This record gives sequence, structure tokens and C-alpha cells, in this order.
Amino acid sequence: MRSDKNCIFCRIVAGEIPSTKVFEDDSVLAFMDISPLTPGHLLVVPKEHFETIADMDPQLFGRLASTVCILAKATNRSLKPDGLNILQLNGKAGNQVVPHVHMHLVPRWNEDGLTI
Ligand code: D5M
Repeated sequence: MRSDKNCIFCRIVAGEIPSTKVFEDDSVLAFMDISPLTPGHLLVVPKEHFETIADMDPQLFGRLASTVCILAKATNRSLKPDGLNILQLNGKAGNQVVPHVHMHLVPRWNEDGLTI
């Protein structure tokens, strides 16, 4: 499995940097975003290091997307938001800051003031 020792999310996967994990299986990890846009903001990442979605095997992306779907249901049940944004950014020009594929799951509330 490819890992990058300079990648913050690889280091979270390896347990070298603390995170608040909410889901883990053999290929996917989900944890709380350190700078949440709203309460309950999660990140879902492949454990293997891929910079962008175009670098991934489609089957693995399917597992990532399935995890997002399951966590969306869990978020709706537990936090009861009014809406939910799923965001995924690729490349500097696409505003990706951490170059390890991740999907944001951002619960939304009416009048939360967020402009995404
Ligand atoms: O967003 C990268 C996201 O990664 C941003 O919302 C902050 C989050 N982040 C950065 N470092 C950490 C750690 N250590 N724990 C949890 N979350 C983190 P992007 O889509 O690349 O713009």
C-alpha cells in the first residue's frame, strides 16, 4: 500500500498524528475535520495515498463513496441536519489543500450562514 511520510493524512492513517476516528475498515478511514465548517464535518479518505481522484482505482473509489453514503445516513440520524454537502477537491487549482484524496461530509442547517 502506498504511503507518503510527508502526507498528513497518511500519518493519521498510520496513527502517528491523532484524529477523532468515526469509521475504519481495511481500505477507508473517516475522521472529524480539524477545522469544521459546521458541527459534524467529517473527512473520508482511502488509507492508501492517492493525490487526486483520477489516480484511484474506480473500485476503491466505490468503497470510499459507499462509506460516505453510510456516514451520511448516520449523520442524518444523529445530528438531524437540514441538509448535507459532499465536497471533493482535486489539485491546487481545484482548491485542494491536502494532497491525499478526501471527501468532505458537511452537515448543513437552515441559516447556518455558510456559503459553499
Ligand atoms: O481540505 C483539507 C481539510 O483537511 C481541511 O478541511 C482541514 C482538514 N485537516 C487538515 N489537517 C487535519 C488534521 N490533522 N486532522 C483533521 N483534519 C485536518 P481540502 O479539501 O484539501 O481543502
